[in-house]
Amino acid sequence: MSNLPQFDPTPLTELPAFEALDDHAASLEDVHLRELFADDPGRAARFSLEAEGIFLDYSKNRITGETVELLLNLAEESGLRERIDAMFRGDHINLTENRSVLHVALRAPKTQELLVDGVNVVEQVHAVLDKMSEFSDRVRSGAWKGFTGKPVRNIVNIGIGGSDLGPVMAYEALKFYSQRDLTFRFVSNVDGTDFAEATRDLDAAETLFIVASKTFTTLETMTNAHSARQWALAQLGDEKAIASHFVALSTNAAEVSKFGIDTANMFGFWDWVGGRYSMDSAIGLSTMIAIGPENFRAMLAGFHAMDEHFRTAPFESNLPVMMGLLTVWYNNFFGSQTVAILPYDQYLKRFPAYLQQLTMESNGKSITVSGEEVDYETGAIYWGEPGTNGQHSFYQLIHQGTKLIPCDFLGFSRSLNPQGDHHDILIANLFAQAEALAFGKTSEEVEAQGTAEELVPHKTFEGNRPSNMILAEKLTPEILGKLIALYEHNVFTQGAIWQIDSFDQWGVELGKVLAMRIVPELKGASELHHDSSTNALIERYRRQKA
Ligand code: G6Q
Repeated sequence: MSNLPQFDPTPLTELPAFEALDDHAASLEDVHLRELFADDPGRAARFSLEAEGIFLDYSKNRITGETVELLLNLAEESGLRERIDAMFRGDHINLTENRSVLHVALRAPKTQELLVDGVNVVEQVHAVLDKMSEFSDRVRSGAWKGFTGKPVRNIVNIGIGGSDLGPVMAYEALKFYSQRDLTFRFVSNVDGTDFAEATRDLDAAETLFIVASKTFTTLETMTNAHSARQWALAQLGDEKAIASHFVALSTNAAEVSKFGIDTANMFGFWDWVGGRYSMDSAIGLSTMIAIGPENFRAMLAGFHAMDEHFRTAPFESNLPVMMGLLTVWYNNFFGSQTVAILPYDQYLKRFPAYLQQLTMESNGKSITVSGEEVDYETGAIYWGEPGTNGQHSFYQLIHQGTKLIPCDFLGFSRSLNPQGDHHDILIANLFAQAEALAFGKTSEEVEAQGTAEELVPHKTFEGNRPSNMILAEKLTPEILGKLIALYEHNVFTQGAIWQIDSFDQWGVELGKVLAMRIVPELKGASELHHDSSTNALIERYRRQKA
């Protein structure tokens, strides 16, 4: 008998709301957004929500009041309320790893108490935050000196997956607030090119490596960290230099000290922080050095405000719940395979990549929490690029292709870099895209413009293509925290409905194990026992390498 926590909900497809949604979706198949808007002048107001400075207009979705009602029923019948309470209580909702899931504790105010197996983790969180703040201040002010007495000017974060994507995204997103005389680089790929290019113009005497790894055993990160060590030693020529040029972000003190980093220079976190939910833990040290402790804490306050909204707002006015339900709507009842993330803000250029991991590593599962194989679709494919660049690239398919691609548009009313008409042009494009997708252009409209008959079908836009519009006043650390938490809880909502464990990632294991078997085979001439394709590829590589 397994000692994993048990959870055995009624199968999704047997829930009355799921069945009702199935019928309801069929009745909406031929209903156009044009009609829905024409029939209800109050539609935009009716299907908009605002909370914590984030405005969501979801009126350009293929929904009616009945859809929302049924989706809310689905949330209730799926036990979403109970799942949310269980997470905030610190229950072991990561069932397959038998762990609490408490990234919400990383941004809880000092006065709050959150117990994990009887220990108040908020106290521990703030102790690490204080240590990070003190260290960040020393690096920023130049008080932290390298081995030769020079202040640190370059910060290189070495990590991968959850120990990289959040830090890179946050650094890019909040660059406006960063200390500009510091250089930040991020090395993740085990491809030696990544490390070589990140360090080629740096002086080791002024460089600090942050080795970010929860486990401190990840092959890519440890390979890069060892190369960094050699690179630094080659320039600084003394083992003692490591102490002033390397710090670690990890839960594994034993491995950190084995690597040669003084555990006094280690910033810890805990097993209840999943990698892709860790950018606001010690893993955010590079972010804090870049923007300063005060801005970092403002970001945490933003996260916390959205956590509280998610925990307490009724589902009908709950932003992450509504977004999660809409994704379920298209995914399970319209056959949509993907969600496009389209930020109209250059600073958010890495936001789609960050969300790819958050969403797909969380919800790319096909076994339910009861251990059954699902008989419905789960995790959508998330992808995207900042507007307006995407418009000149892949939007064609969203407008006129054969696939239904729900889009999340994001934008800000005020630019951080006002420049002539740029911002008005940017935002005009943002609004125009959502409008064009929803309403399209009929063949009559195309004809009325005197278009040659044979071109009419090509120039017609069917429309009826759904999108969410997410607006905030200005991109600040606080708003970034809110946006990330919005998606974290959106993902949570989806996972709860789909009855999967959004917090494990067994699917990344097999490839790692096979790679470890192949590494020595690439070096030697040993006999190969793979399939004929893999054998031939290894042999070809051996030949060409030689
Ligand atoms: C995220 C995953 C994964 C993880 C990396 C790095 O949820 O667990 O992306 O963050 O594999 O792991 P380490 O931080 O342990 O090096």
